[in-house]
Amino acid sequence: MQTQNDFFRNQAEQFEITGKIVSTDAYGSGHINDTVLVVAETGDGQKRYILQKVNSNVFKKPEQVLSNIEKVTAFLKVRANSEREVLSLIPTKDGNTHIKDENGNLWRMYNFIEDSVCLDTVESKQDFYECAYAFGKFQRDLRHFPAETLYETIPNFHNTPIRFGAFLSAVSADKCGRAKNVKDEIDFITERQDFYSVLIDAEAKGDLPVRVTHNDTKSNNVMLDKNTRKALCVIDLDTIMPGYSVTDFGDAIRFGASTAAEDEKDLDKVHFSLDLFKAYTEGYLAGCDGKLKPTEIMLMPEGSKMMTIECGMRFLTDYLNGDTYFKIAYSDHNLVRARTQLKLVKEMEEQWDDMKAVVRQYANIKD
Ligand code: ADP
Ligand code: GN1
Ligand code: MG
Repeated sequence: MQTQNDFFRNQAEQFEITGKIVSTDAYGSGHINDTVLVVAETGDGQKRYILQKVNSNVFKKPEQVLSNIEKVTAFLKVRANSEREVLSLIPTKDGNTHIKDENGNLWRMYNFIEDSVCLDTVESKQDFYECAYAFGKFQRDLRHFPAETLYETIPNFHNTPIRFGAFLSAVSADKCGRAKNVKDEIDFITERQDFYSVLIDAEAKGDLPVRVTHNDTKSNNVMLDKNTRKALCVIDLDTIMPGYSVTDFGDAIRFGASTAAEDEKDLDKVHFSLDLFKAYTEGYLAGCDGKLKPTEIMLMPEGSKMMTIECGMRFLTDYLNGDTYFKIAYSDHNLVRARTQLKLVKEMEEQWDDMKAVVRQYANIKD
């Protein structure tokens, strides 16, 4: 019988790798893709690759995901100093960016970023600064990339009013009879509905430009050098699309400026850290190197709260719909995740003036 690892090997063998494959094992802790570490023996040491199945439940047009990645990585490669600074697609033996397996799923392969770490939980302010620097630099390097040439691979991905609409539909459908367990959370999200269009309104006013954005700026999507802990490379490029710099900023804050994991069950451990917010603001703006507008910088607190409450409503929507989107490890996992996000939103609101003061200082705006 074919094992899972044999199946992975069959996919891996279709790519242009150096050497003979010696292992193919499941790898990483992402919520979306299936990731496989491929190790090959070259005769001159081992070489490693990352093989991934693109999640076709999440990405309805996976070819468009590959097209975006191909364009962006080619653009970044010209600006990189070494192969550890950018993901490169390993071509298939017949010169394509991907293969399709017998079930119609699409697979692609990347160079492995050697001697690096990525952090599921930020361990220090300095590490968080480095993650911020990496995403800021990513923004800076891509500022002349024509955003309109990218596919919107998940339509309205960070359109919070539309996410709120999907949430309300899940509440009224209540497919799994779970709405009764989460009345307080439903109220919390509903009470804040006037906030959800703030960024879209700012774009309409000309305060918030549309840029090329990463859209999944968790700390575990940045590789840091294992020894120096300096930022090396931004990974997980599937959601690159046109978007706002402040949602990239805010998604990183919601994940990294928390004192606990995204799925911490004990809410007493979950706090929003203003210190980490400061460190990320500093690192992100240093990486962007003066390329953001002052009005845009001033919206970073709104971006942070928006991404946190949006993620909370996405987790809760999935919980209500019966856990069909995010991978879960146990039955209430999405509810636990939603609760941490709502707790962070509450604490951001309590520290709102301080968050505004931090960005005002960096945007060089006087009272
Ligand atoms: P997901 O969308 O599921 O989060 P990722 O692309 O982030 O998938 O990959 C999952 C994990 O695999 C990452 O958090 C990282 O640990 C590891 N990883 C992914 N790409 C690479 C790479 N090119 N080099 C080294 N490790 C990688
Ligand atoms: C997913 O793929 P991963 O685990 O980096 C999700 C993000 C969420 C995140 C929550 C394509 O990211 O939008 O913020 O989980 N990615 C997609 O942890 O939906
Ligand atoms: Mg990831």
